[in-house]
Amino acid sequence: MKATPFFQELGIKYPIIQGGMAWVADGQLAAAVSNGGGLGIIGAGNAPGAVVAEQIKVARSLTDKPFGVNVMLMSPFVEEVIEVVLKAHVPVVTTGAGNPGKYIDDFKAAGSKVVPVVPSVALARMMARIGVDGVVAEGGESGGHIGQLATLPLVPQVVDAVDIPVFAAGGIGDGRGVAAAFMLGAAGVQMGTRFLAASETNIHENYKKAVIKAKDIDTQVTGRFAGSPVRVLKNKMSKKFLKLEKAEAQKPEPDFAKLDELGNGSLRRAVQEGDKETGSFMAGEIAGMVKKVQPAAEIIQEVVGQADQLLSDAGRFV
Ligand code: TUI
Repeated sequence: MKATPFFQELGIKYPIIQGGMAWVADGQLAAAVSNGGGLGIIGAGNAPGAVVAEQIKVARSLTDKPFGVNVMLMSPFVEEVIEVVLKAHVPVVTTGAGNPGKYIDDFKAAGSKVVPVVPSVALARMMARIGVDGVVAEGGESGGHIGQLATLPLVPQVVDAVDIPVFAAGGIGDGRGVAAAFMLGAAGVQMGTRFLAASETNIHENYKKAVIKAKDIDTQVTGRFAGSPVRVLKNKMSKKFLKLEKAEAQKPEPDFAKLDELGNGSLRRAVQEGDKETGSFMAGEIAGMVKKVQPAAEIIQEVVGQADQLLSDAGRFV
């Protein structure tokens, strides 16, 4: 499998982006993915600027390959994170959980390629108009904060709407998913959940075990009523959250702020403490297919090899 032009320009071998998972995607994972021929991403999440700066240093100490930073736009530290990212002149900036419009000129002036993650055609169009270098079209099969659409209808509609590279995300965890994404017109993919189980991923072993143990139906979406849907592995915490959320939604004047108390810090508790009682183990629907811990480079080789085989076999059917 060859890199498509976006990746060729960057000197990246395979059209695979690693999701910028908050609290999970640190400099070590990003470097491992980039060393394996993909595009590693540091997830800034809700971290302060100094933490992001440190992780950029870590990644630079572990790889001479290009990597990126994902800026989570709902972060209370978004402005200082952006300052850090601009100063670091990272090759790629991805964004999530919001509209990055007002920052794009600055990212481009710093020499970064800008790739917003979008959940809809409207946002993809808006981004293309502003001059971004590509978009990740992310379906609701993904882990974490999600939009409304599923990947299969979202990706081709975004591909038809814009004339920049579109990378597919949500529900992609092996070569079949990658091959399918190419058939939808994507120029690459972003995978998060599969990399949760990479050897280089610094998360609590309870988290990796939960991903590996998960079956197809073991994720659920919290926060739909409250207006901020987040896909997580089912556990005590997610069930309690949903129960409270549903009860609140039935009131004439729902007060969803109550849910913040429960949700605040829950991803950190999952990642660092492996806390199954109060932790939010964000993961995508493809978790049911993730069966073992493997080095990131091996994951990439496996996925790319399978996609290559499928795409060359597909020629027989046309
Ligand atoms: O951003 C993500 N996934 C994330 S961010 C995250 S950290 C977090 N934790 C708790 C609550 C919220 C965030 C965990 N997972 N994916 C990219 C993505 N962006 N998915 C959907 C969107 C999105 C949604 C709405 C982008 C823009 C948007 O609307 C923007 C607007 O204002 O029009």
